[in-house]
Amino acid sequence: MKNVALVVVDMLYDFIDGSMACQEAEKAVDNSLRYIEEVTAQTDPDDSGIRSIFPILFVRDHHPANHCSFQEQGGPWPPHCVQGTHGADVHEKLLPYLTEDLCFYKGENPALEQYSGFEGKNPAGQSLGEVLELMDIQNVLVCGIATEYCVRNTAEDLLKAGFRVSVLKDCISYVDAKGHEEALAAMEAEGIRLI
Ligand code: VGL
Ligand code: ZN
Repeated sequence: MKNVALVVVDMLYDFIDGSMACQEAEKAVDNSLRYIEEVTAQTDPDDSGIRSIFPILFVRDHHPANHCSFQEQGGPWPPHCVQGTHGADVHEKLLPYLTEDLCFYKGENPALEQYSGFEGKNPAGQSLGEVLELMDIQNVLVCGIATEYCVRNTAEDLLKAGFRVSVLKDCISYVDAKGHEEALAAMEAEGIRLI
């Protein structure tokens, strides 16, 4: 596969088994891992550190303790993905594929909700969209949590920016089953492929 990247959205402990544990989250992690391993195993004969033939970028919700989306500040969510806590960490099964310069942090401004990872920033201050363009990526695969929020918003922003976007439908996890189905239907109608 050429000019492809995988974007892993918010596969973080608080969304998997923590304060905002989502439905089918462990399954989504395992299926994502299987997808990565299968694609990698088929096409990459040499082991050169990062074991994937295509770049894998990680979006990470990364809130200060007083973030506006938390219930104690009047927001809809329990505290989650607070900077420096275990809940903000990427699932350990995915760590062999993680590089810090391809981690894009979002939700750091206490006054702003930020579901989309598109404007997330890596430690060098580059945005996800910017880095995908620099890498000459045209096709973006998306997996992660949660379908209705960060997966959907990230996929839609990527589509608007001109990327061809495919959501890995067995590799996503959700807050609510009905919301998940509705979000998938809406994304498909907009031109995001479900594979
Ligand atoms: C998310 C709610 C709040 C998500 C993040 O990753 O979908 N949802 N923060
Ligand atoms: Zn959040």
